[in-house]
Amino acid sequence: MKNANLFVDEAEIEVHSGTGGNGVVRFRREKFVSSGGPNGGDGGRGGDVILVADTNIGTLLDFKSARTIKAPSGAHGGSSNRKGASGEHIEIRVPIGTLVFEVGDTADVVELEESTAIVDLVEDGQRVVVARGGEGGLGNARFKTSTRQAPDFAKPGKPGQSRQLRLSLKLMADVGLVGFPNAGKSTLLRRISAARPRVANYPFTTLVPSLGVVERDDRRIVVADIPGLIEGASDGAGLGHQFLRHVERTRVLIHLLDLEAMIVEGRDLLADYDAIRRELGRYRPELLTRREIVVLSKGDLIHDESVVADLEASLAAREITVRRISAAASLGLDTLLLETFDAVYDARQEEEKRASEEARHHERVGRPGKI
Ligand SMILES: Nc1nc2c(ncn2[C@@H]2O[C@H](COP(=O)(O)OP(=O)(O)OP(=O)(O)O)[C@@H](O)[C@H]2O)c(=O)[nH]1
Ligand SMILES: [Mg+2]
Repeated sequence: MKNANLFVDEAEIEVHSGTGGNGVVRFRREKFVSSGGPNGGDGGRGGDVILVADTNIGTLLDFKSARTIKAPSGAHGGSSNRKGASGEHIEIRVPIGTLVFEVGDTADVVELEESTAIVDLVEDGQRVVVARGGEGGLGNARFKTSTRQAPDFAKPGKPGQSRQLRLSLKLMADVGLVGFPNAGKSTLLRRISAARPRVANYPFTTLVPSLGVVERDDRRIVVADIPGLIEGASDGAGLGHQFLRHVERTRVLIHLLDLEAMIVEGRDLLADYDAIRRELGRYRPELLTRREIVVLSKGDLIHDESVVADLEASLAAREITVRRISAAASLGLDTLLLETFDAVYDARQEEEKRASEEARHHERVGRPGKI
C-alpha cells in the first residue's frame, strides 16, 4: 500500500515540448534521368506536453523525483515526400484540483492567487497543453514552382516550448471537516465513507488530508478530512495553515467540538469554537461565510445531561445550532448526513444559478476577451 503520508501538494516542474523535425532536400533519382524533381518531405511535429486531471491521482508526489518532462522531437522528413513521424505527446496525470502557474521572474511570490493560475484542473479528464510541440519544417518539394523546378533548400523544424511551472494542489471536496486535533474528524470520515484515515487517541494523528466519498440514495458528496487546527494555525502553529488550503474549495464545513475534551480536560468548547473560527477567518475571511454545521462529537460519552447543559445554553445564547453525534456509536449520523447533503446540494444549485446568470450577462454585454 502506498504510504498515505507521502502527500505532496506543491511541486515545480520544467516542461519541454518536442522540436519539429526538419524538412529535407531530396531529388528523385531515376535511371536515365540525371536530375529528377524535388521530393524532400516535411519534418514531423514535435510532441506536446499535456497535463490531465485524473481522479485516481491524489498527490503531486511523483513530481518530487521527475521534475523535468520532455516530449520527443518530430522526425526529419525523408525522400519520396515522406513526412517525418510526429513526436509523441506526453500526458502527465495530476490530481483534480491542481492549479498550474507559470514561474516567471516573480518565482518568489509566496501567495499564489487562483486568479493568476494559467489553468485550474477541476474535472476528471480535463486537459491542458502546457508546452506545444514545434511545427515540422517544410521539405524542398514544397518549394517547387513553375520557375523554380529544383529548389535546393528546405525549412528546419520550429523549436518546442520550455516552461517552468508550479503545480499547486487544492483539493476539491464538498465538505471539509474542521476542529481541534483529536476531535473525532477521521473517525467520522471512516464511519460515513470507505476512506480509511488513521485514528488514534492523541492529537495530530492525521498528518495529511484525505478524501472520502459519501453516497446516500442517488446523492454523492466528497468529504475532506484535514489535520487538526490549533490556535495560531494561520501563523504556522501545529501543522500550520498549510492544510487549510484544502478546505478552501469546499461548500460546507462540518465543525466538530470534542465533548471528551470538555469532560476530561474541562475545555471550554465555545472558546474552542471561536478559536477555530478565528483561524479560518485569518486564513481566508470567505471561510467564515461558508455554510457551517456545528457538531458535538463523541456524544456516547454523555451519560448525564447536566454536563452539557451549560454548554448548550451558551451555544444557544450565541444562536449557534449544534447537533450531537457519536461516530463510535453511530448516533445522529443519519440526521447529520441528511443535513449535509441538503446544504451541499443547495450550494451547488446556487453556484449553477450564479453561473447561468453570469453567462446570460456575458451574452448581453459581450464575452470578456480571451486571456
Ligand atoms: N467515545 C468516542 N470516542 C471517539 C469518537 N470519535 C472519535 N473518538 C476517539 O477520539 C480519538 C481521536 O479520534 P480521531 O478521529 O483520530 O480524531 P481527529 O479529529 O481525526 O484527530 P487529528 O487527526 O489528530 O486531528 C480516537 O481515540 C477515537 O477513537 C466517538 O464518537 N466516541
Ligand atoms: Mg484525524
